[in-house]
Amino acid sequence: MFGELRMSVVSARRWPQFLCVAGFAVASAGAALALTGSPALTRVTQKGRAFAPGAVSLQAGERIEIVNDDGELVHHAYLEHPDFGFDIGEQSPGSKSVVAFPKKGTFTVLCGIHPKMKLLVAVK
Ligand SMILES: [Cu+2]
Repeated sequence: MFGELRMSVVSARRWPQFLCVAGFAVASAGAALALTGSPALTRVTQKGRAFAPGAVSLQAGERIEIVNDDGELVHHAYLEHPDFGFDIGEQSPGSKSVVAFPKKGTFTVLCGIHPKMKLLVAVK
């Protein structure tokens, strides 16, 4: 009986701590957004002649950072779609490019050098 009582006291005591941590997380996210003034950025790497992850889901307006993390290989990501497209050109190893997806839809990013590379982007 005393054990139960003690447990409930402890968990009640942790609530303010939890709320404080949660509040800090929300404030930090807000501060980060205020500092950058930019929507979310999802990182996609190119390694072993493949996009990783191979599929991502975004909200309209969010961005993807496409990183060439593939040793000595050059990549060339592009997207052709009736509603939206881009071509980031040849990407040497270690380089990064950021692309925004302003329109809703389902898109496939390809590599102009490695035809098997595909990145599916669902924009909601
Ligand atoms: Cu490639």
